[in-house]
Amino acid sequence: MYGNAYMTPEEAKAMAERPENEELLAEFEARIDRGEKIEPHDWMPSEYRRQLIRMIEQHAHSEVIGALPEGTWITRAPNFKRKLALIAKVQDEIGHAHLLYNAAETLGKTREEMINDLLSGKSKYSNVFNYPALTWSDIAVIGFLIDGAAIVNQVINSKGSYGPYCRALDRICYEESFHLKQGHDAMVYLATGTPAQRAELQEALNRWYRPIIHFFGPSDKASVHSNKLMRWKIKLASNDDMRNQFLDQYVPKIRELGVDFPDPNLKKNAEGVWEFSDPNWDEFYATINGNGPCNAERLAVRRWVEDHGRWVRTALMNPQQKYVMPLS
Ligand code: BYC
Repeated sequence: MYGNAYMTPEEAKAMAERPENEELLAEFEARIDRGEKIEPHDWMPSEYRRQLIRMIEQHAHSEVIGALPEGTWITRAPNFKRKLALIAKVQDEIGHAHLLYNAAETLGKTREEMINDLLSGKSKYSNVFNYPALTWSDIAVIGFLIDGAAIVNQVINSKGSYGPYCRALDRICYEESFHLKQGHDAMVYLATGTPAQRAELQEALNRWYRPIIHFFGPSDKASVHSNKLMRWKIKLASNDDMRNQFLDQYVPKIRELGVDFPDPNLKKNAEGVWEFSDPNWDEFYATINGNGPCNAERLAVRRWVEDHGRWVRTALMNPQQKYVMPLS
């Protein structure tokens, strides 16, 4: 019945917009249980649509804002090869945002509405991008560990139920795996460098530890959306599971380099679960609600870019007219 090639577009639209009832919901959930993908013109509960828009939109904004801390180091990269790799990475992140905005648009929210919600502070984006990248070592840590954390999350969720989001995640993961190599290479270089380089790397790890723990979201007990998202296979693992998978993969890798996260309680227990000190969830909530160290700066930069890039977008949409770049 779904995606029937003989349906007219009007019939398909009417099918997709049928009012919610128990029978439709049961049919929808049975499709998810069978591992089928839901596509934009399929019927879906309004809450499934709302949750997907929320999550994909936040993810897209994270890519846009996430380009900023690394972007500030393009002009200060330590050599030409590092600079080229960083330019390419930052460009990739913006490409990821495009893929994700496209996926979210299939659910009915326009890109303009999403950008407006980002700039007004209504929409969230990942906590980690509200911290400054103070040294080149921060760029190594972002490339290896933030991208590493994102890959854990994205590989898991790429097996989810909404077709456009999963396909976007698949493409993003290919590129992220290069970012990871770029970050790892920079980490290895610093970790095997001079005492000053090793100390700088350790300081960067000290600063990023708590934000990285926060990256996977509040603990399962405090998570608001996980149950619903997991029932509908938007999320395929809980916040704590993903955090645990990340620690399992990456703690040994950084310890191998002779550096470590600054937490004496970080250890794997007999059940294979990583334990850690209280990561200060108040800091997490303050940051995701607009009061982290760089929230105001990040949004101010995006608003500046939006204003100063408007003439380019207008020119692209009206190729017949002549446009002159404003001088101020
Ligand atoms: N940051 O019920 P919960 C990248 C919010 S970019 C901010 O557990 P959920 C990269 C959550 O939204 C990749 N907010 O939520 C780019 C909710 O608030 P609302 C970024 C967070 O959705 C450039 C509330 O807390 N990855 O890698 O079940 C350069 C309660 O949480 C965060 C993604 O965006 C957070 N960390 O699970 C380099 C992944 N965590 O909306 C690298 C996509 C929670 O009710 N997102 N909140 O106001 C997800 O997978 C899920 O949304 C989360 C949270 C696992 C993050």
